[in-house]
Amino acid sequence: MVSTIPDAVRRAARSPDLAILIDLDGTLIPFATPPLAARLDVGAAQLVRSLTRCRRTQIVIVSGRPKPELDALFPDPDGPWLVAEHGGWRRRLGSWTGLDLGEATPHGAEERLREVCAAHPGATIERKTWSVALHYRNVPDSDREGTYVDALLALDGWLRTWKEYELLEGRLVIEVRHRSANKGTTLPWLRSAVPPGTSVIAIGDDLSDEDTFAALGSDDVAIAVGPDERPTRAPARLAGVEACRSFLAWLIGVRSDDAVGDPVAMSGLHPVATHVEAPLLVVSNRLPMDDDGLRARDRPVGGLASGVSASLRRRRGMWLGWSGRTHEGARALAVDEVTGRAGFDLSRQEHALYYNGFANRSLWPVLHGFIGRARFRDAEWTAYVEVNERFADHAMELTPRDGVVWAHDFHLLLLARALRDRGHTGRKGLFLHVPFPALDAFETVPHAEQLLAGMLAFDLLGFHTERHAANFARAASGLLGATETIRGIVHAGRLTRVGVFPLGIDADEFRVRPEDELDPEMIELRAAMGDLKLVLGVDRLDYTKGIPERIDTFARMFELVPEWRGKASLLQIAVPSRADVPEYKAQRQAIENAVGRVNGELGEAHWAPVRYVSRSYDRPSLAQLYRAARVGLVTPLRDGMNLVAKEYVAAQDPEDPGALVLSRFAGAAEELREALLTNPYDRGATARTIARALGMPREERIARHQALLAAVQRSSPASWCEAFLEALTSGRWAP
Ligand code: ADQ
Repeated sequence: MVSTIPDAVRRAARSPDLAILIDLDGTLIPFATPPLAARLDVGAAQLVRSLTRCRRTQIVIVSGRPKPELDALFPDPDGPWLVAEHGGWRRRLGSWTGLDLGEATPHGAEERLREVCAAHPGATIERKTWSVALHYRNVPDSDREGTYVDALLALDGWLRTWKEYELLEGRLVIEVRHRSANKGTTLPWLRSAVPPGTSVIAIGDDLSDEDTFAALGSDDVAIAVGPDERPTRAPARLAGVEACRSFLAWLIGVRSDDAVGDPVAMSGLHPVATHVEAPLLVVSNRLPMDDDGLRARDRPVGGLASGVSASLRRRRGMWLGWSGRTHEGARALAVDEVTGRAGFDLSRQEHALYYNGFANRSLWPVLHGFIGRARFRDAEWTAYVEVNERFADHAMELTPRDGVVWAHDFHLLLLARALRDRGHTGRKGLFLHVPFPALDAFETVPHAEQLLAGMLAFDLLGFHTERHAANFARAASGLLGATETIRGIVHAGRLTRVGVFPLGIDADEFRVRPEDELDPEMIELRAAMGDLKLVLGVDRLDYTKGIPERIDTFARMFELVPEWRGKASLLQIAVPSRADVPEYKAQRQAIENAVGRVNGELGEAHWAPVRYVSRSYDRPSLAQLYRAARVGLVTPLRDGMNLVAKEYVAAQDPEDPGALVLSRFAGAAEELREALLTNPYDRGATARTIARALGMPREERIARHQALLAAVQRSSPASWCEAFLEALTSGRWAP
């Protein structure tokens, strides 16, 4: 890629016919104060004149400015062709033609923006035919976010009604524009007026120039102008106005057959980095554990680490988290530059109060809607606040003030607030791996308002599903009076974006190839199962997973549909977790009781309805288990996503797949619509659904599996990471 960019630029520059599309402000000329300068400076004017004189070269100025201003800057009818109002008007040989948008005009939006303008000294309104813009470049720094947010609030209702208009956010300008008047419309107009085969070089610094770049052909070249922080679809970049002018000088040389040097040497033209280069710090309660040296059965579970680790490596980032150790002494941060991990120990007290206490016994149950299981202790809340502050202190040791921070999960809801208090100005995002419940459940937390305000100190909040995101928005408006807008949630004069990013799995890792050797345990399992159909449950041992309920429901199936007696068995694998929290000990007991009861009541000497294994499996073994199961039984009472459902689908034999029974209350149900969706609280209906899955004809299993697999393959941990980081690091340029 690196070496091909100058080549592509050289090729386009030397093509027989060339059109150069160039943005004005921020590209050909610097942003001026006041913004609307009436004359070109000498350097720019000379470059434009020389380009106009180059043979078989058409220069087109593509600007957001209105016609009269461009006319004033380029009065000569034989001068460059002009595009005004982001494509709304075009001037060729001195005469203007407009897009045919009828009577469309952003009435109403202008009045709203004028009110905002009056409240924020320095802001100005620019009214054009199909758009109206509020410039806040001259608003004092301290009031810029406030101006932006007020404009957003003022426009929100209007934009929901006037759907043919969109919001465009440029550098310190927010604009309401007709959707059809964008710079991309320049290309068809241009092509109709230049010789066939004309190459195009498009140069621009603004978000609106991305529309031009998107409309280019494969032989054309897009060049972004400006610092490297904003993602762009252009493959090449120039650092700023001066570099752009040097590049134009090089182009003039090429078109005049002068002996010219290299565009890279002359202008610093360089490839755009595929990824944003800002340093990234990932923060999670627990550092991902290395599997090395652990026996398979002791291995920690969770597939997130691999996807996030890959993204981190690419971005040369660090991962900060609790080391997993507790003790009483010094607790300095241990940084391992080689692995990119930085860990610290918790004191026993912190572990008991913050982790086992507020996180696992207050937040976890409430976030899953189990308010009856939640308990609240002041000391645990205090520890939660303090540990979030410790995370923030360590984060500040690891990342520059403007570095990007990505926090994970409900342990760190207060991290962004604490980082802001410490002067951190970079982007901060949080992904919540668990559900966000309805307002009625969330407001039972004694510190609900502080937690919500803490979450709104992030710039981006990510959820697995639309429903969790909507629940959060309702809680924020209900408890804090925050306002939901088309761009996110506004609270206390700040905007927090909210996005839905469903986590995926690496489907390939669960694909079983015919040549794969069977696990010895699998061989034994097959022998033991004989003709019995296998129904499989795989979970971390947690009351939200509904394991005892599932075992009872499975037993109920034999009452409701007795023909399956002696023909099917449930294998429940539950890997222990949070073993020092009393609710989890009780849950383990409840599972063991349910297994004993069902086998005692229904079992025969030759048939155990339920088998129960409490251990961890490595991925290949897990994949073989999934594949051997005729039914995947995934019936959590509530779950953020539930990756087991996706893993089960990925592991199936496409020619003879099993059927997936999936709880409607798992986030995965939003994507896996072709599963047999069920309400696990309705044991009778769920029991009948299991029987239906067991008896499902092969054709139906294949058809459902095809749709499910397509859904599973749509995302991976890596694509999920990139989507979140893209949303976190792109968007409006910080004022
Ligand atoms: P978990 O509640 O841990 O995570 P889940 O999505 O089911 O839930 O992931 C469990 C992972 O552990 C899966 O990859 C599974 O293969 C593995 N696993 C489970 N039992 C195992 C066993 N016995 N041996 C080996 N591996 C086993 C939280 C949220 C979820 C959310 C995830 C990711 O509660 O709702 O899907 O984070 O965001």
